[in-house]
Amino acid sequence: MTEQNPPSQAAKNEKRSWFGRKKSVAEPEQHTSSATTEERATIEQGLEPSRSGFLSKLGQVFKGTFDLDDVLFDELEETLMTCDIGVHASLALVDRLRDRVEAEKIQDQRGVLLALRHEIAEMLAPSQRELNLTHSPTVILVVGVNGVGKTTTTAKLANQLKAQGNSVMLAAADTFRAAAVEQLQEWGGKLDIPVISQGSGADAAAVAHDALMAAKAKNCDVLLIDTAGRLHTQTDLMEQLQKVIRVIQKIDPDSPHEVIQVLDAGTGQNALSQLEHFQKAVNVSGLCLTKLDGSAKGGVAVSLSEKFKLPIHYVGVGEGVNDLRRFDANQFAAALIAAE
Ligand SMILES: Nc1nc2c(ncn2[C@@H]2O[C@H](COP(=O)(O)OP(=O)(O)O)[C@@H](O)[C@H]2O)c(=O)[nH]1
Ligand SMILES: [Mg+2]
Repeated sequence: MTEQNPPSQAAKNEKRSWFGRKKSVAEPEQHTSSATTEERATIEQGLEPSRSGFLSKLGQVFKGTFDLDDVLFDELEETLMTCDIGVHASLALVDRLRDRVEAEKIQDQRGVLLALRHEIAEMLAPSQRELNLTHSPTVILVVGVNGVGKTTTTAKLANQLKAQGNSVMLAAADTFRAAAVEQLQEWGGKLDIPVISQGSGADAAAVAHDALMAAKAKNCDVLLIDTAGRLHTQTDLMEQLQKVIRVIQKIDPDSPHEVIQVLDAGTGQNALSQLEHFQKAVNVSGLCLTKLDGSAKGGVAVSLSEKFKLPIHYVGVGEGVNDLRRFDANQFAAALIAAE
């Protein structure tokens, strides 16, 4: 029961002109369900809006005469801040960049961009970590605020894990809205994955309890628990999440084995405060960053990684069930900074 790690190949396969758009992109084979025929977006495609944003802003920094002086580094710093990398991470990045430029005697724009790419990849590296699926069943609790893509990501992930040979079960613990249960059931039907539910208005903890009992009885490898969106100000809902955890811990004290917070990249720096709030209530173990395709704020991954050092297990690059990519630090940095 292991995840297959696709080689970080896409970055090598892409061809881009200097400050131009990519010409072609190829991504390594991924295991996907034969139940779906939808197109699969690559990280490069997903990060296109962010890359274009960087490109035009960096183009501004580099226009005119090219002097590797303090002015240029200051401008770079400001640019990174406006690209959702955040103040702290931008300062750290440019500090490292200066050192690298000096140590490697870099003198041209392309060299600076490649060095920046390298430093971003190093900053993202602590966030590259696979899900730990060694428990049986491995219980994955999916949390986050409303509309970030929890249910969709749960379905996408269930589909990938199933395609990799795991038996998977879903729990519809978003009992807040009737449509939420139906949404997960629909995915379950489409992907041929069992969904445990009790309808809307039911106790979320009771659904999670039943689901874990069922997953154990059926010797499932992975149980994914979808939950209702909530804000940190909704104390009752935050307590409900803690109750879900308490109840499943009565069955398996080590569960949930992963608590994945889903964050919408489009919210930019707001994603950091969302994570901070959830961390106070539950022990978030990893992240999924969704909707990269719909925003130019992909730089927020660097900010999140630098501040929290939590794994970013997956990124969402589209609405389709196959549009979930494993997070790869090098690939992400290469897709963010066009430098060829
Ligand atoms: N473009 C895009 N849309 C996404 C992605 N992930 C989720 N969505 C969409 O975001 C909307 C909300 O998703 P949903 O899973 O219901 O959010 P939840 O409230 O957190 O469960 C839906 O329309 C999804 O199709 C993504 O990676 N890219
Ligand atoms: Mg939902």
